[in-house]
Amino acid sequence: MTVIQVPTTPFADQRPGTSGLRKKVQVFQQPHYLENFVQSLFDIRPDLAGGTLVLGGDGRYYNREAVQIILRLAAANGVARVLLGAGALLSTPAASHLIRKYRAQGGIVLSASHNPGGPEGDFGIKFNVANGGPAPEAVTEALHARSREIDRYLTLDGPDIDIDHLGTTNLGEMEIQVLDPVRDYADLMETLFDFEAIQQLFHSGLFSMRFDAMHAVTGPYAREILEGRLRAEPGTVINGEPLPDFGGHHPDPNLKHAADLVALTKGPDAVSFAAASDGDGDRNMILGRNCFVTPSDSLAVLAANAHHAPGYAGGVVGVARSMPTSQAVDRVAEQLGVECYETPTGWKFFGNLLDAGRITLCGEESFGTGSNHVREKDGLWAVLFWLNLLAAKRQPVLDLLHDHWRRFGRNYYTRHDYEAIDADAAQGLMEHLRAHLAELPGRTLGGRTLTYADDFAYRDPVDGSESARQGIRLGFEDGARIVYRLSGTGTEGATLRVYLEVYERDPKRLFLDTAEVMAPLVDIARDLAEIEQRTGRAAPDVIT
Ligand code: VG1
Ligand code: CO
Repeated sequence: MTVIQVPTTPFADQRPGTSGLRKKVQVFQQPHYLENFVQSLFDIRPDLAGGTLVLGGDGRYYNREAVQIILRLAAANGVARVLLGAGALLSTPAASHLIRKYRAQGGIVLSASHNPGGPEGDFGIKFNVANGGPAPEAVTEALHARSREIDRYLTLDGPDIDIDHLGTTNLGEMEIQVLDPVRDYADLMETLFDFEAIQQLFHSGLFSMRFDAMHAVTGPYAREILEGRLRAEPGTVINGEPLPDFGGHHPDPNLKHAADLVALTKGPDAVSFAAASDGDGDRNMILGRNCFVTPSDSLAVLAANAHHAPGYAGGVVGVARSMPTSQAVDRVAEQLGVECYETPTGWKFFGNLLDAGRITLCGEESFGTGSNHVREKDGLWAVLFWLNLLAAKRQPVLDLLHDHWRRFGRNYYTRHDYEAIDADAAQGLMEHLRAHLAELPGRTLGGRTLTYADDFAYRDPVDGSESARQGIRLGFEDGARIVYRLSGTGTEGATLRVYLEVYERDPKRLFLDTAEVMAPLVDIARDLAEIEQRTGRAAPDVIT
């Protein structure tokens, strides 16, 4: 097999966003598009030559074709060994684990996460570095810069590789090990959680569960771990077959896109516990009977109860949350006497804190929770953590949550998304807010006094790197907050996210309806940003 050098010209739009490069499938299908990006990666990471690369994806449309293209480029660029998930499948957290376990130089995960798939849907590619985590900004910026000047890529001629059968094959000089995508990950979970106690819970006759894999990558993982190793009743996992178009749905575990699952937690036949994960397996939604646990609360509950899980028996050394995530975990950290870090949105900002041993748990309001066991957020891990807690406490989810609020107070929380709005209007809205930041502190809006207003900037405490303009934060005297930022994962126009939080510690006000509590703040947020006037939208597309 000979190495071929193919002349190419740069694409101007290959800047990775919050989590990798995400575009419509048709964009990725353009000749040279994927090749240019992957070659740019090999050009800026010379350590991949002679090294090990982990490779897999979430099973969406174009995943298998893309894997063949990447294998050829990897071989032509001198990669020594590729660890490939069979069927081209690997969940994001499983890929992170494999990179760490087999000391790979990095990994490529093909996914657009919770974005819809299929020929008309989205595709994406993410690069993770040797610690198993998403490439930090310095790397994604270098990758982008390289993609703007690339003029050739290297590939091989030769037939497609069998990516479905376990075993070792060769492509040119490169060795390809096709691995069971589930086994190493499932083994890791067994070291963290009390599988025996969870088995007993499943067999107590008092507990029932559904896990919705949303026809995405976690189906095989959930079947093996829940129905296999934990012996939950067959049928516990629903929508467990990964499909290239996710069955035509959004593989996004939230109240809107997992509405069928939510329905199973209500009524006389309600299950005790339900959970879902997203396209690439890094997000999670936690539900109990008549109860939705906000991701921000979930992080706080796990932090407060971590010692119940064997892998965290020593407690937590520190915690971190992304800036828009509610401050519920801050209260827990305060009581535990450990540090709580506030980082910009995106998992890449947790990596240094985890590597430096400053934090054990971290999370985002966007249905992401994780720990130092890998360097990605991890959907099934969060579900198993909850199962471990429920097994230890033998309490309904709702009671556990109520106890938590009684102890720490409650951070009512909601997020409003305005999707696919005009990009210029979105920029204008943010600029308008920025222009008024200085005059906001001290003003009283709807009976609440603003104490600070800023555009969030982060200085990484480990390596000192700076990230500016990470979202507008408005903080009120009583702990309430409004946050505005533009999404970095959308593929159409712009998406405005408005995050709202109200803190209550009055025991009589802990169990109110979230929408009612948030309503006055929602009005303030809309007026202040002139949302309707600037975007033409009277209401958000998604409320979570
Ligand atoms: C969104 C979420 C963010 C998350 C990111 C990737 O980003 O808000 O918290 O880290 O998706 O998650 P944005 O820029 O659209 O707000 V995933 O599951 O897509 O890897
Ligand atoms: Co995801």
